[in-house]
Amino acid sequence: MRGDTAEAALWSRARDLVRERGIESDGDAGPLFADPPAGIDPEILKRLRQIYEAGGWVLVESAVADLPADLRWLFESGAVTIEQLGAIHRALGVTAVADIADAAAEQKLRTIAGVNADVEAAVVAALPALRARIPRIPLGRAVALAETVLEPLRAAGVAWATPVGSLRRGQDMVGDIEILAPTDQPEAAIEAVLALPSASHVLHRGARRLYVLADRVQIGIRLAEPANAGAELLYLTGSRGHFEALQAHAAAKGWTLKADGLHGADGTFTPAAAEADIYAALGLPVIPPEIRNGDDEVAAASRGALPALVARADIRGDLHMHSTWSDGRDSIDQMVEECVALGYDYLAITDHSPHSAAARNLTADGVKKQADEIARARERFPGIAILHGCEVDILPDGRLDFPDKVLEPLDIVLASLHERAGHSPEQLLNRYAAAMKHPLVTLITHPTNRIVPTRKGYDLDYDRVFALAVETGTVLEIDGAPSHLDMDGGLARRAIAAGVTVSIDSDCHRSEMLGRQMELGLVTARRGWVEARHVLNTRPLADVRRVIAAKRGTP
Ligand code: DGT
Repeated sequence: MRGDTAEAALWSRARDLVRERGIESDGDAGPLFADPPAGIDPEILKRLRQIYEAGGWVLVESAVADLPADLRWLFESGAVTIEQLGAIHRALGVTAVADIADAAAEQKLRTIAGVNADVEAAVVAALPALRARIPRIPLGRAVALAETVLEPLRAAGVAWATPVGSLRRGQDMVGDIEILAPTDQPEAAIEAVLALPSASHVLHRGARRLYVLADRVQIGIRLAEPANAGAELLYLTGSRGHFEALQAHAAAKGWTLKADGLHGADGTFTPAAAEADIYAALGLPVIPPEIRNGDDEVAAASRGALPALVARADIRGDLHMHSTWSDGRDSIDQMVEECVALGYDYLAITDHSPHSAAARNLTADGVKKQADEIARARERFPGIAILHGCEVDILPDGRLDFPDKVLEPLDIVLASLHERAGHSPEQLLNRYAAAMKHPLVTLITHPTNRIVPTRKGYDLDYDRVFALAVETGTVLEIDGAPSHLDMDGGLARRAIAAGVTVSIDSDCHRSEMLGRQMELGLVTARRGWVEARHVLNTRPLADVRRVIAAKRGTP
């Protein structure tokens, strides 16, 4: 297959040959092409010719590096020559995989001069691997980067502006950042983005499209025609599996659903200003983007069985955050003040215990002093309930990292496996079991203990973890810290199906991130089909206290 590492190796060998001849600086590969080394692989010679025809590798490289990333990698895959890529781009205005896939599906590439059905087939074959060599972007960073562009777009008067693709679906790692914003005044929107100091470099500018580098990451902006922006949003949000399931559903109803929207059997086309128009025409409710993963969501929607996903308005408090008493950056007061601004009824300050790997930890003595500080904060902030808690480590032998007499006076205890201690999955499970059976432990934080994107979660038998949680009345967390997002959607869905109560927390270490990390936790929970009724911190404080007391056996 083209577009794989073997292909990269051919290119790299061709480049090496250019460099070995010392002709890199003037970029002229002509002599090398005219007088190739004896016995050269014809595939390498083919690439040398491309280098030569495009006027030298240096030119090719800088031209290619300046393209929107998907075009660049399409060229690098070897599926098209630079001339063919240019012709495709000029004829169709494509800038990303989604456009190229649509154009190929409509057999539009083969109609372009210099491109034929074979090239079209090569492009289609290259698409799935196109992003394989591009580092994916963690959701937290992608959300932050997108926000920098969404705000000026909205201020420039677009009808609405939203990320599309895996970012809108809340996937934990996203391939690219693209934003859709319908407007009748694309120029004004483009100027607003270009005025950003972070928009350092323009990769592509068309009448209704802009690709810029911001903080070294590509952001694509599509300024759609408002009349059909809903259709565009639906296609670009994907996922591919979801769109294909909708296409099958549409076909059964006599429609043809394409990237540009709904086509009737009689050839009529119905533009859609909003996604809801298309779902409605298909007899479906709008399916939330977070569950458009091509699983069973279209089937569920067609039998009226979509979940009422938990939303920000359901959240009454945040049960996991850190202060300067451990590795948080801000004081208790600063954290509380922000929670008040977020409209919460309650929060828990849950700093780390002595054996945590955090930069700073609570001591037993510190817990007492912290209690005094929390008492003072309660006086200063009477409108919000401040729970004094702790995120206590589960030690290698399954005991907790504070004696019971330190934990007993606390309002809530969260337990966490921060340190694997070289243990097997079975041993880790035993540690969880011991902690969950402890009456003082209300909640297990970030259960898989993964680090996005560098560390996979523990390979545990999670069905047993869920059974233990149900049996012991222990809550499992969906942690919204961008490096955790743990449990992820798939696991959260299994947890609630097993009857587990979850909490959605920020695990925040900086007051200004409290809101965003709660949002990331919510998106992750929604990906798991979680409803408000499954979530502890959608409940009034009295109910939360009842859950804690029930576990402690002190109702
Ligand atoms: P990513 O960016 O790699 O995390 O994944 P997505 O889902 O954001 O995919 P992307 O950016 O390549 O394209 C955005 C959406 O466009 C995708 O979710 C569905 C649609 N799309 C892209 N390629 C295809 C395709 O080959 N067929 C179909 N039906 N839809 C596609």
